[in-house]
Amino acid sequence: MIQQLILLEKEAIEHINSITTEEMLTLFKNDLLGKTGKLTVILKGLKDLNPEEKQTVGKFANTLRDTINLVFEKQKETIKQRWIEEKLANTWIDVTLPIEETIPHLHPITQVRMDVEDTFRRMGYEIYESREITTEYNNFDAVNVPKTHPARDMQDTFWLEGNGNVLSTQTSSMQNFILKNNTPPIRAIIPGRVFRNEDVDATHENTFYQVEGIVIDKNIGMDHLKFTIRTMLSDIFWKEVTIRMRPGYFPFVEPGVEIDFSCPFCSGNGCKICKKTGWIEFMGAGLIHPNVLKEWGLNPDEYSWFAFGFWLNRLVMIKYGIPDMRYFQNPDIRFLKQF
Ligand code: FA5
Repeated sequence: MIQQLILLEKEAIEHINSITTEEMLTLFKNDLLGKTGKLTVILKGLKDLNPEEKQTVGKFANTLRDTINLVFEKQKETIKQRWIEEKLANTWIDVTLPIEETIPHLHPITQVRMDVEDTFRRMGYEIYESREITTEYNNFDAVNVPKTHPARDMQDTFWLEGNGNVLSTQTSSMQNFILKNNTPPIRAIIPGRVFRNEDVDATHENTFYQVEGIVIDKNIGMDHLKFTIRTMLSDIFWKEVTIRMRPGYFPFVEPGVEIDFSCPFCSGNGCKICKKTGWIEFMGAGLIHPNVLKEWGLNPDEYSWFAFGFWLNRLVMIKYGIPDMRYFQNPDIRFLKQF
């Protein structure tokens, strides 16, 4: 049996050294050392030998298997090295060729955010940047959402470890900051990224953009709110839209409203985008709640105010007919190239 093994070793090593691809090497390794490989079959015959022979031949066969494995590894390395050398010798780049020109542009959310900011700036608003990390107090308590309030469950929150801070679930968390650092009259919008611990689908994201608006002045009412939103939307869609309000619940406004606008694509006649209703549901708003005002130390007899908050991603989706919110966080160049 030892003679048989010596012959096998000689033939195998010669063959391994002549192989030029990794695929062929793997095939041959299986032929030799696999479950039904030549060496394996010979070794199965060990059981018929007497104990003394079994020990000698067994020892020889194990050394032989180690040697063959080493030769396999060495040849694999040689093949790899040859491949690299060949690539280096035959691949070249002509650095003088013209580069395909790509015109850089802003993300669609940024484009629409800038349009929104322009409109509000023209109406005399200041622009603030929202904070992505905020205190539990600013995100909830300061806007009339105490610990036990069921509204806290409406916005699944990412809590930061150790300090009780949160990732802002709404740009309304900036209301307190604006009020603490300014005296009325105040007209401000706060665009920003917000986060909610939610399952993601075509209309829900864990990360999205909102725009908060807050106005505090003398003799301010719902009519100002309506005019403001109508002006902004007409600017964004380059078409006069009308606004309608329905009762809505948000803890920090009283009365609270949901605002819809007439579909700019079919002028309210009904189409696919407005689901044949002629109206597009859009945002929450209202007159700031007395509890929030008390928190800020403002006198309701002297001042009046409104606040609104909308979902910027949705505005971009309506404007460009984007069917799925998940595209915004996807760096797929085929999507981004279209804007
Ligand atoms: C708010 O966040 C209020 N702060 C808005 C507001 C401001 C009302 C000022 C009144 C005055 P709401 O939780 O409904 O409200 O969220 C606002 C918008 O974000 C809604 O249109 C809602 O559809 C959208 N939204 C909520 N959760 C998600 C999510 N996971 N993915 C995408 N959009 C979401």
